[in-house]
Amino acid sequence: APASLGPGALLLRGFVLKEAPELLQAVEAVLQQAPLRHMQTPGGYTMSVATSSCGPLGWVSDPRGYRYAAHDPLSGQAWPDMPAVGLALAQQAAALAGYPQFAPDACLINQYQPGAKLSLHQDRDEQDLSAPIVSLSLGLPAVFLFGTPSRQDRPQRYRLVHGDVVVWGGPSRLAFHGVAPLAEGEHALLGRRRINLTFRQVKRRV
Ligand code: MD5
Ligand code: FE
Repeated sequence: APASLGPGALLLRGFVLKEAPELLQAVEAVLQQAPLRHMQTPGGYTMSVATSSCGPLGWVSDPRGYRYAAHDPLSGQAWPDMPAVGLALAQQAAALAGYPQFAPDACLINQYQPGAKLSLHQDRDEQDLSAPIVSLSLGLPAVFLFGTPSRQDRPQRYRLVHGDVVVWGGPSRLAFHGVAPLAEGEHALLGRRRINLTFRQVKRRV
């Protein structure tokens, strides 16, 4: 049964377990067109997480800031299409969490290798903050840090594993969150890495 991680955050354990091989194959096809890269942050750091995107919009970071863009800055081409299997699963998860109209226009692909981490942050570059973010976890387990909309509050820690899906909506949408440094390990399907897909509705719908 779905578990609540807090107001608005719904954990669906193993929701994409069965489809994981098919999902991974689709993600690898996307990454052949739009390879993973370590983006620069506006603060002057290089991210330890490697990223790419698919769908109409992709997430981009460089010394000028964070933004969503229709083209991959590496190739100048449009981002690859969202894999149909991933989109369908993200919409099913959103519907279970009470968002039957979820229509993502961006899917960010994050790849973590052992040692990679994501510092505590909020996702607020999307125009439509009433839409949830749906995240799909594949590969090595991660310790997810889940705080509140106030940076001061100490985050709770949750272990997310291969096949897990979380729907982040309502009050959790603007919660501070991050990922602790990935532990060493070897996953049967993905090897030494974790891939997280986040489906996002960036543009406001009328
Ligand atoms: C990850 N990625 O595991 C996470 C999963 C990112 C990012 O944080 O920005 O790429 S998404 C988790 C998320 C999204 C929106 C709200 C909250 C969590 N939250 O309220 O904790 O690579
Ligand atoms: Fe985030």
